[in-house]
This record gives sequence, structure tokens and C-alpha cells, in this order.
Amino acid sequence: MPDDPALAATDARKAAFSRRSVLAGVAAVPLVAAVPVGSPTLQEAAGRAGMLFGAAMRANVIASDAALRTAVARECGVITPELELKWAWIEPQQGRFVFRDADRIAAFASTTGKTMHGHALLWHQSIPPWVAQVLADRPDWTIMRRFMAAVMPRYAATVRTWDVVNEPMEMGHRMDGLRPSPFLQAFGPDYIHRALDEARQAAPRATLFINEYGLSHDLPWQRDKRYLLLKLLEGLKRAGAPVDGVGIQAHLELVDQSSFRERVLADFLDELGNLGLQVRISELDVKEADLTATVPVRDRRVADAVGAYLDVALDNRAVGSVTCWGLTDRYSWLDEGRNVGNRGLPLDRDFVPKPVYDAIRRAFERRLVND
Ligand code: 9MR
Repeated sequence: MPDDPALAATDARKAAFSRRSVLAGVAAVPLVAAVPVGSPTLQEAAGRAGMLFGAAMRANVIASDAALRTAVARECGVITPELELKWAWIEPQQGRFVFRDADRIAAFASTTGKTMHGHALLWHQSIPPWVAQVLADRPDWTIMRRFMAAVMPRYAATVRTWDVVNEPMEMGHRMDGLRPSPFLQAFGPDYIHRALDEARQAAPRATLFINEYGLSHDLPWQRDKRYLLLKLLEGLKRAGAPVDGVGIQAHLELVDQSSFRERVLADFLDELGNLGLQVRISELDVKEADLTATVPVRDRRVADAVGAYLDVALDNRAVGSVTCWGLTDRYSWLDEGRNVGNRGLPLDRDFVPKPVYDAIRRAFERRLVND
């Protein structure tokens, strides 16, 4: 063993890591080597601050990439299925439920001692064609009830938190800011309250969230959205709807960074907390603005944006968890579009932690210090 305790610790960790890798039948990835000795993982740092850290994952990637499984097992306390609980996935034809992929994620979560976040029951972008047809032709609430009653109890052991309605707001259509989704068109604005009631019945112990994007910056449309979402939440609370929290997606875009104002986000979080709501930072990642800069410059920009964001967010006690929309740049929805090669997640494509990893960990550690 080396004399230097720091080196000894490194070696011990490397050895433990490669033992685990061998056991898991995986080639070692440089994850541990790049993490400073003695520093906690993201979930360990979150846990010490009384919080959870998690990431979105897909069943096929979990199945095919052992290095990813190792990284998730190490870094995350909670896993969000990126696709597999969405209605289009679960009930592609009426009454034919396909749980296989969600079951695979749930099994991975429970064997690695994690929970799962349920994402997302009602989302206008993930409606199977038959549902779109029913909602348009002969609105029938029983399809909503059957779907929730089929999916929520099945995962009661693993899922503690659910996104009941995803992205219910869209500016520019109505005075109340509600998105004219097929659900709204079929059932009117009350569909949100009804869906929450249904969810409470199907999963009485779960914490129920409304999840939304475009809430964090000082841009006119986001200002309107914050205001109208708060009105919606106040109304739901007043009417006794079982809404427990709000997921703030936090898909940060570096082109918007100049409109990030600490006070704006802090005030919004205060308002949510004052309504007695819990807050999840639910889909954190960073879309870069300039992929041509050097990698160190790009990584610093991403880390600075996330650091500034989480410093404000974690200052508020209502915020209980941070989930990234992916863990490694190897698998990021941002690469599905034009931003191929985007570096907006904690680990790079080879699972090496980047400055943004440290920024997230430090934000958890600062919360502890400030306690
Ligand atoms: O990251 C997800 C992408 O792979 C899917 O194609 C898409 C449609 O199911 O959903 C993406 O995830 C979205 C999430 O469910 C809701 N907020 C925005 C996310 C990114 O588009």
C-alpha cells in the first residue's frame, strides 16, 4: 500500500471499483479515478443535505451499458424513467398495457436500493393515437381513470413521487395560461383537479406533482408563466385538490443565461414554499450556445450556469431533490436534435466527471454548511 493516505484511499477505491466492475462483468471506466479522493458521490452529498439526487434513464440503455449501470448505482438515489411510464408507452392500444420496460427500470432501481420517480401521467406530447381519438370524438374520463389505476399501484413499492400533469401551461392562448391540450379540450380546465384526485386514489401514499418548464428566467413569457402557474396552484389548493408539489424542469440554455436573475428564481421558490408545496428540480441539464469553444471553456460555462442556479434553488428548504435529465453526455436528449456533442450533464461520454459534477456536489455541500 502507498504511504500517502490519500493515495491509499485512491487505490482502495479503485480496487473496490474494479472488483465491482468485474463482478458486474464490465470493463472499468475512469469514473472513480477522476473524482477527487474522499469526495462524496452526488447522492452521498445530497443525502448529507437531506436531499435526493437522481437522473433520468432509459430501460434499453440500462440493459445494454454496464458502465452506465455502475455510474447510476453509484451516483443516484432516484431514477426517472425517461420514456417508459408515459401513456403512449404503457397503453399503446386501448386496454393493452405494456409494463415490460418500466418493470425493468423498477427492478434495477430496487436491486440497487433506489426509488423511482413516476414521469409523467398526463402529457400532451405522449398521448397514444387511440387516446387522442377518444378525447377528440367522445371524451370519456374512464380512460384516464383506467390508465392511472393500472400504472400507479403497480409501482407503489418503488415510486414515491409522480408527475400527474406535465407541462399544463402554455402562454399565448388563454387568460389563465392553460395549454389547450387534448385534455383541456376534452374536459375543460377542471381536468387538472380531477386528475390529481384520481392519482390520489390510485396511489394514496405518493407525493403528487405538476411538472413544468420555462419558469426560471427573467423573460417576459416566463414571468407570465410563473404568475399564472402560481394562480393555478392557489386555485387548486383553495379547492382542496391534492397537489403536493411542483417540478421545475430546469432545462437551462446558455443563450438565456443573461436573463438569469437570482432574485427572480428565489422569489418564485418562496411563493411555492408559502403555498406549502414541495419543489423538485426535475430535469436539469444545460444546452450549450457555442459548441465551437474549447472544451474547458464550454465545461466552465455549463458548470457556472448550474452552480449559479443551484445556489439559489438549494437555498430554499422547499426544494428537496435535484434530478438531471440523464447522467452522462453519452445519452442526452439534447443530442436528439441539433446539439450533437453537447456537454450539459455531470459525466462526459466516458463517464469522467466534469466541472458541472463538482458544481452540483458543491451546491449540496453548501446547503449543509448554511444549515
Ligand atoms: O428526453 C425525452 C426524449 O428522449 C423523448 O423523445 C421525449 C418524448 O417522450 O421526451 C423527452 O423528455 C421530456 C420530458 O418527458 C418532459 N420534459 C421535456 C423532456 C425533454 O424533451
